Amino acid sequence: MSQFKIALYPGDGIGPDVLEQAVRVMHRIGEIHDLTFDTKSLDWGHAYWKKHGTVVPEGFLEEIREVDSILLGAVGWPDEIPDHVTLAPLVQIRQAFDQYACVRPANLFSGLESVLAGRTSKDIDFVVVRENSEGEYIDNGGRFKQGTADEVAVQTAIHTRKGVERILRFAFDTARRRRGKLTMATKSNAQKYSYVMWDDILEELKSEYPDVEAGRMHCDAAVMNLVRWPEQFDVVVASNLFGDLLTDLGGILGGGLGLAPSSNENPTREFPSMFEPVHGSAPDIAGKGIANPIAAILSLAMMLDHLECVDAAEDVRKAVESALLQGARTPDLGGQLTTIQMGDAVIAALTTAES
Ligand code: GGG
Repeated sequence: MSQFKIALYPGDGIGPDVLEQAVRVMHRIGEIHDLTFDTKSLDWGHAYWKKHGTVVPEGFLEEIREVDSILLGAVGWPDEIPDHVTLAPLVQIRQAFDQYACVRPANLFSGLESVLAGRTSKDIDFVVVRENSEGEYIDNGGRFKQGTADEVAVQTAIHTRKGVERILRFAFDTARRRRGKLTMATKSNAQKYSYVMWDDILEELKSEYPDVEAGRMHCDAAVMNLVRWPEQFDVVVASNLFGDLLTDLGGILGGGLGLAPSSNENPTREFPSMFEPVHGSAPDIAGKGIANPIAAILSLAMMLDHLECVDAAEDVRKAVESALLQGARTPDLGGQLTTIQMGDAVIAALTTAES
């Protein structure tokens, strides 16, 4: 039996609703594959802020440093707390634990519809590898003469050679395991320092990966081409901000954000990695029991892969596929299942596959 320590960070809005279902699936797959998950639940976010005035406790990173993985729901309660305050711990976890590779697959399940008319699962199957530790998300800047007519805001992105090279290598390796095509989103026509360095490093690495067809595309063109020719993309690698933007697009092309999982990986395994749906906290449907838990359940599958429980991960993905093929649908997919019923459908599919 393998035993894992998992930190659960349900967060805000629909985060707790969807994470609850992912945790049910985690324990069920554990029974099937002889895996034990000891969980530690973190009450951080909006509720914590109401009691304590901050969204996380001081020294919060120490509470999760020793776990094997972190499963996160969603963060944000914008009516009461500015979004950058609720998002800050998530970004800090990514940076402090050097989770430099954010992997966000976008693939349309058979039987589901994309917003792109006539497109099927054959056309939409790509993965975005997002640089997750630096770039535009560094806490580096300030506001001067705040609230006056002379106000100035400065926010400087930082792109390091080490950071760019390692994410490009990660993306090349990902492409090698897939269809062997890599597209780097750049913007070197307008950003003549940072993205020209990205371009240079891509060129330098190409000769080490002769089996990968690698090229670059300005991010604006990539957005357009992902919509009109999604079938031409296999692995897309992008900076932190570009990756964030491209993966909401990936989510909607792949059938909706309710289905889009992601990982924040520390590939050296020195620190825990974190797994979360791409979607946010959707306060408008929080507590209504109608959020789609599939993105959280597929994030669990990514966690199982990272923990090297690959058969368990594959079983979870197959159970999701099977539940969807049998018509299980929450309202975002045009159906009527509740969040819990969708969790039930995946667990039923796991159980059927076992017997
Ligand atoms: N599922 C996590 C979540 O709530 N994400 C909201 C969000 O806007 N995240 C921004 C980011 O991933 O950088």
